[in-house]
Amino acid sequence: MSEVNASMVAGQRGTVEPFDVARIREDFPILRQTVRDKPLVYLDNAATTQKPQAVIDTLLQYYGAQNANIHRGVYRLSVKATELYEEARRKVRRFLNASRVEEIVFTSGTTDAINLVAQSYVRPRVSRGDEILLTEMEHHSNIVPWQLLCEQTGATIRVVPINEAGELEMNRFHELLTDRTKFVAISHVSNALGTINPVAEMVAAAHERGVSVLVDGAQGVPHLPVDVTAIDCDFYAFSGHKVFGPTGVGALHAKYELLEEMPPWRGGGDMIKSVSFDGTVYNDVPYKFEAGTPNIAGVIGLGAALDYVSAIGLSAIAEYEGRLLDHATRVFSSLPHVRVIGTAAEKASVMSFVVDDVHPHDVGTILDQQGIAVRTGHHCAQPVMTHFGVPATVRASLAFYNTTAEIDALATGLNEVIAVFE
Ligand code: 7TS
Repeated sequence: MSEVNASMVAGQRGTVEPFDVARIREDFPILRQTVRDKPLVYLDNAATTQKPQAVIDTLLQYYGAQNANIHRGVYRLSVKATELYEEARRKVRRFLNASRVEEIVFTSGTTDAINLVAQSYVRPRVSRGDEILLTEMEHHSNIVPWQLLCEQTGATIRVVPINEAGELEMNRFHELLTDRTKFVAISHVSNALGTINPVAEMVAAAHERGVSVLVDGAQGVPHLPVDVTAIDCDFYAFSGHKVFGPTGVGALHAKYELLEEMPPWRGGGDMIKSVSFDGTVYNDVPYKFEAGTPNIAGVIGLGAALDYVSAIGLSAIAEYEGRLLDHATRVFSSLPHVRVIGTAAEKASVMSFVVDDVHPHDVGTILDQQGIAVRTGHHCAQPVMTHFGVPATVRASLAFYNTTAEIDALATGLNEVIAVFE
């Protein structure tokens, strides 16, 4: 840990300051626990991240002192809850550098946001013969909504392949982008491989053909500074729980003029101005997409999570995690019988791997004996598994509260796995 404490990283304003991981870990109460008398080593951050005390306190404060339904009360508590909810929308706008606060729609998460775009924006615009362009590394949440759309409309899915490093074959992307392409949906960062995709370049190419693009940012926002204005994507989706916020909440950023054109997807309260049996007048953007009582506490907690990571700084986080990844890559290269899956040049802090002749679930179970939490399985990215000819991998996905010491503990655990099966 001392190596990490001593490491110097670029701070938010280009200053150089220490990244004090020991100090940061104190903010995460769950990390203090032991598992089987060993300190918990939590390496499943791509599945969900742990929550800093600031987020937990915000939720306690909300339910303990601020809870009321929003957008409908004249009484003080409801007005206050509404203010907090709308303040969180402004925080998301700032976090993504979106141009207008109305461009932020709260959803239940990335999956929900992608389904909203598929059903409300894309469905009315496609028919038989049209194509939706995805990539081979997408999470199931960015595949199945498009398959449902294709069943409904007769459109078809085309897939940009990946190479052996787990990078997109960009020449194929450009070839597959044709007059038939009506929409492009791509992940910013792969959850199974860690690959960071050149999303701005892909958006520019799609826009040259007048094609809109959704970026699945579920694994982007926890690791990289995200600027939707610079990427120029039409839609950007992310989940609160993967960026140190609560579960069951997320956001969709969409360009304002597209939201204006889109019909509501779900009907109910809050998304209307007036209702009669002769017809209903929908609310303004973004409220017309937020039917029913939303996850108010979750949204406010998400705002607190974005404040927390912004105070550390996404550039500092990316720099520190880059060091962790370099350390992990070095350590893994010295482990016999271990094959890393996903070796992209541009990569976030995800180590997916297989151990020769040992099922990933067995690896995970033995590591659990050491208090080490890793994910084993297909990571909801089965096409990636098919590409690499494996049914599953073990995945250690790192966050900024992880340490080089924890990576070393993982390596020790893996040496035990290898010893047991040799
Ligand atoms: N897209 C990507 C790239 C993801 O990694 C995930 C979740 C989703 C979409 C869906 O997010 P949700 O919050 O709507 O569920 N990824 C993972 C994972 O890697 N392990 O568990 C969930």
